[in-house]
Amino acid sequence: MRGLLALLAIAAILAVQYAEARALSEKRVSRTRMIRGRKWHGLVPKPDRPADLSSRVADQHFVQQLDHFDASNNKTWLQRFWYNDKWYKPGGPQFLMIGGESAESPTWVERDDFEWTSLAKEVGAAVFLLEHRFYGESQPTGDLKFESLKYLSSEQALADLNTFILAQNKVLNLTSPRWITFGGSYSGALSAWARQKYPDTVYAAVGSSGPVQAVVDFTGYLDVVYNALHSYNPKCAESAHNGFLKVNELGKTSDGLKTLTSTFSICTDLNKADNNTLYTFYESIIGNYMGIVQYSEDNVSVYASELTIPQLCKKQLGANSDLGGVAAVNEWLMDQNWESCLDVNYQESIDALKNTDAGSEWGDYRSWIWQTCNEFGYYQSTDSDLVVNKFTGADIPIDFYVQQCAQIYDASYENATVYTNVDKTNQYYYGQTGYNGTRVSLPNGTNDPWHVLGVLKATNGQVYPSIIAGTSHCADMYPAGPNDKPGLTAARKAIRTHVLSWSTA
Ligand SMILES: *[C@@H]1O[C@H](CO)[C@@H](O)[C@H](O)[C@H]1NC(C)=O
Ligand SMILES: *[C@@H]1O[C@H](CO)[C@@H](O)[C@H](O)[C@H]1NC(C)=O
Ligand SMILES: *[C@@H]1O[C@H](CO)[C@@H](O)[C@H](O)[C@H]1NC(C)=O
Ligand SMILES: *[C@@H]1O[C@H](CO)[C@@H](O)[C@H](O)[C@H]1NC(C)=O
Ligand SMILES: *[C@@H]1O[C@H](CO)[C@@H](O)[C@H](O)[C@H]1NC(C)=O
Ligand SMILES: *[C@@H]1O[C@H](CO)[C@@H](O)[C@H](O)[C@H]1NC(C)=O
Ligand SMILES: CC(=O)N[C@H]1CO[C@H](CO)[C@@H](O)[C@@H]1O
Repeated sequence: MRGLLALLAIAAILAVQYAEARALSEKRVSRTRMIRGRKWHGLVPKPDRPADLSSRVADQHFVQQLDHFDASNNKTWLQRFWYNDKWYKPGGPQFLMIGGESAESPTWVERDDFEWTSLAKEVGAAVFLLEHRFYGESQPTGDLKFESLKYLSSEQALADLNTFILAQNKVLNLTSPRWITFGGSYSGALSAWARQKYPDTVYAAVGSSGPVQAVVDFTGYLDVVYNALHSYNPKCAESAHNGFLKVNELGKTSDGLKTLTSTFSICTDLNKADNNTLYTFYESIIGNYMGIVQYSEDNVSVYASELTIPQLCKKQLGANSDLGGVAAVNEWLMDQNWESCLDVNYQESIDALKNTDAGSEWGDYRSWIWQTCNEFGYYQSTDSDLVVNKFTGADIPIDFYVQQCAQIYDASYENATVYTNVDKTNQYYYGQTGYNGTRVSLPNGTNDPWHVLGVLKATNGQVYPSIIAGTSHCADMYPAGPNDKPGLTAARKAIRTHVLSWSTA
């Protein structure tokens, strides 16, 4: 009897812990969807940290300038970075991973089997990881207020990088330093731009899946999602298409909305929803497909074998109807994210994004969307013909995204402001066809929706793009494995050849 009571007590404790874990996780990941192509973990999934990895590389802080472009502003802040000299051999190069739009993970400088750390080991490089301003713990003003966010830009981030490197040269007494930058996704673009803007500081660069072209209406994104599904299995793409057509049809009537509410386990009745909430619903269920395709089979966490295109198509085609397939995919991802219902309330997500507390749950989203409003756009609308006719139908207009800049940050944002900002970015960096850095390796995966905005053709004799057939976002950054696609193996080889030549020249 006592034994049974003890067991019951343990079961009760476990149940409470389970509920707590679930509540915590619900709090952290309140929606399955992508926000402007970004997942809650940031564009680049955090690397797995094996339990047997030895001591953690400690956080360090660098006194960084707040504004690099105003000489009268001498305010400073502490930028977080990590440094590992475990593989360093005197005279070896300096490898620097540029942080992107999320808190960074020191695992990047700890494990020796990533593409870049295995190279560091081979050439005796010191490795650094520098967190991006306004993400993670690198908070220049301690808040995300409108007037503070004017210091958040890729230009300032690149100047941070330049300042950091010049200071390290002094601290480490490097007489002939040779800095090679690395990065993936947004930080892949930063890596390419670092070499372009600061060629005297940065010797060479690898930029994986870097969208160096800014665009407001990023219609090419969903084209790639469709093409990736279609090239895996045309039936899968067709079934998703038919499912979405059915969703659109149901969206037109009150009975239909009732059906959608229950079919997709939506928290509140869609019949009471405003148009923006309906768009948010579409964004959520299309986001299910975006999130899988963008990371499918990257050798990291759940993407290596669980959240993959083959598994997605199994769900899509395993249901008893096309609509059922779209719902099964939704159910599957809700389970993954511990969601009890799908929250598509538009105003609530805007309110969450208005929170100016740097430590808030959606703080990194607020920073990232700020950068989309001010520099990059990158909005994944359903405006392309391919997507309208073969995939989701015309569900999400570009204006839905652009209007949010005013709603989240400040009423001074007009529709035209965002378009002007994006034009300025392309003038400043010259875009994907005007890119003029040299000694840069720029891998891109054909299944990665972001590759559309990458440097796809060499713009000069020392720009080395590599095509990786059938891989997703930043696949080359993660450890190699026996199942690597031939194109990935070839790209790894190309990157290696370039980095070796730059490291030892
Ligand atoms: C920063 O600038 C202010 C005003 O320009 C000046 O009074 C102050 O001494 C400066 N501080 C430092 C540390 O240079
Ligand atoms: C750099 O040189 C200075 C002065 O010579 C010395 O104090 C310092 O320890 C050196 N630092 C390193 C990392 O070697
Ligand atoms: C909502 O969308 C429908 C269909 O697209 C449109 O007819 C209606 O005018 C929109 N309502 C508002 C308030 O914008
Ligand atoms: C915003 O500007 C774009 C590009 O000029 C235009 O296509 C779109 O219709 C505008 N939207 C609104 C709401 O004014
Ligand atoms: C790229 O082109 C710009 C504008 O023509 C020029 O100022 C800059 O020096 C060039 N950069 C490199 C690395 O060639
Ligand atoms: C993923 O990386 C590990 C090394 O961490 C490797 O052993 C494994 O084979 C890789 N898996 C795949 C599917 O590539
Ligand atoms: C130069 C190069 O290989 N670029 C490739 C990048 O990926 C796209 C995939 O669509 C290819 O078309 C490019 O040729």
